[in-house]
Amino acid sequence: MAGEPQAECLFCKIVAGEVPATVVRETETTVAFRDINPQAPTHVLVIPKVHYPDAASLAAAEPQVMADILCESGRVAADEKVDGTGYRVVFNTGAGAGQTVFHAHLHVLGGRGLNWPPG
Ligand code: DGP
Repeated sequence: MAGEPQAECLFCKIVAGEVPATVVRETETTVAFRDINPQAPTHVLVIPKVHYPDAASLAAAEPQVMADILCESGRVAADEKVDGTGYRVVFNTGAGAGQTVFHAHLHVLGGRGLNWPPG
């Protein structure tokens, strides 16, 4: 059922504490942890505790949780001290856009210059 934990979902396992992660922030509805394959000095993923496969399905079903994720991304940037120099937030959506984990997650990238457009 939408929103329920999925047995085979890696990020549901991180939420449940069954897979270790370097958690930097946690709220009632979200978890933020360091990406295992960082693409910048700061690379943190902010995820909902509830399971939705991508940003659009999460936003449609649980708009307040989507708002929580966006607020948390700003707090991560402040904690990491990249808010002054600039940082990027990205939801890869769909395999063609590079999504590999189908539990919605917001990338927070900073600490280096970031090109536009992204590859
Ligand atoms: P995406 O390609 O947008 O679906 O991003 C998935 C990200 O998840 C990718 O940057 C690598 C990260 N990732 C994959 N497996 C793990 C893991 O086991 N732990 C952590 N911390 N990050 C992971």
